[in-house]
Amino acid sequence: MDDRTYAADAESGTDATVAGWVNEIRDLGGIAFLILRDASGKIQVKFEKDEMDENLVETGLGVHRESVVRVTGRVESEERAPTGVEVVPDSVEVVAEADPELPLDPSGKVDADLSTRLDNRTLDLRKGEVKAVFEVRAAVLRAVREQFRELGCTEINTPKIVATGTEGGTELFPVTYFGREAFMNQSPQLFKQLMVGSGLERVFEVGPIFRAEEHNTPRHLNEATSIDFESAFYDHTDAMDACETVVRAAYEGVAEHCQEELETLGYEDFSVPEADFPRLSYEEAIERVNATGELDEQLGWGDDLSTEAEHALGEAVGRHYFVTDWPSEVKPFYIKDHDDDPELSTGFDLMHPSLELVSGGQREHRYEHLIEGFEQQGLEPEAFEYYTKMFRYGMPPHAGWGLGAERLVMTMLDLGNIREAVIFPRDRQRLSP
Ligand code: AMO
Repeated sequence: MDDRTYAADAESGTDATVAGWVNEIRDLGGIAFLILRDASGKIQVKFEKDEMDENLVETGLGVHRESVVRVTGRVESEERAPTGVEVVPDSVEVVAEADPELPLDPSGKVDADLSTRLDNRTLDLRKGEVKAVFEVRAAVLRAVREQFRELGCTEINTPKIVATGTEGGTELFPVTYFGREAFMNQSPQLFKQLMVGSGLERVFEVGPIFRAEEHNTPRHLNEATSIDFESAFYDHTDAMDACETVVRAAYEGVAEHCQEELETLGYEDFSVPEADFPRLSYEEAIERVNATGELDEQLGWGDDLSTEAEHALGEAVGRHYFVTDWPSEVKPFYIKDHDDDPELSTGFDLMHPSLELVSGGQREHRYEHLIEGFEQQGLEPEAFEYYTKMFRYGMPPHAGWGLGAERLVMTMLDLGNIREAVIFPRDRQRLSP
């Protein structure tokens, strides 16, 4: 059906049909160029006005920018053309006309603010540097999936409409489910855990999570993509090993498949983070933060790491690092405590120097302890019976983690706002497109 040649594949000395968007028309008088853009790149179409059919010249040069055209002609080599070739057209068909006024300029010559860009994402993604972000994102997901397979995982999909929350009760989006109260899921946490007790044992999921965060920040979304991992017979240190492997694989995948995109984005020194991410205990972490002297108030045991604290620590460490052995009280009920110190949990976070990427830990797999944990956190175990019940039928020790896909891409490409890493972000104000 599609007999066209991509701009990047057009070879001199052939007849070809190219199709795409009118990036620009350059009229130099006797000679004019239509620069056609498609997913592969750009190609120049040459109009020598005096030597060509008048209608052809009129159609080709009269078309508005960003219209879709189909051009058939002879591909000839031309040193001065951006790709070394140009098309001398026999026919130009305007397939879909664009309005003369555009809400944003895909050539990037006129800047648009983020809000205008997000309102007009289709046009925004016609820009090379924006498209490149999403090519990188796709490469990240591909590499991550491949790495999970290497690790012996099975990919699963779990429900997004659920009866209960898991990550603290305040950040839930309620929905009506045939007259019953239901919620958009905050995390596949409980479902992935249930699968380590199934015949699958080691699983991963890439899917949406929903958080009713009240405030707009450059690092929070109300719908994010979570990359989740869970494995039977793993402890928290095994889970951290797997986490490091997957994060590094994402960088490796981008380095392997996205050289062109990295160039477009201006990354000359893109590098894969070195192995053996440092593992700092929570206690060491707060000591190091306090030692930086960057905070107005010293951190004490049990304090969460504030954004300022994360920045101070990130600067001090200077690379990806884990924070381990968090106080039990700040971690959720499903995280297991250390056997020799119930005040300390096996929970960990993976930090990029600028922000948190991952939470994880070994899970509480002993039925009685799990029920106790629910009660301590003020949750009713009855509401979670579908989950707790399975812990009575042979649930192996297990561990896992959740990695925010957008934060991974954001930190990898040094994007200033997490929304840059989502095609159609959901935030406090934005519900469409
Ligand atoms: P947590 O709530 O820390 O842990 O989420 C894990 C990771 O998901 C990403 N993330 C977000 N990204 C953007 N916007 C948000 N609102 C948002 N919320 C979370 C972050 C975060 O580090 N069940 C546990 C994981 C586990 O233990 O396996 C959980 O959901 O990158």
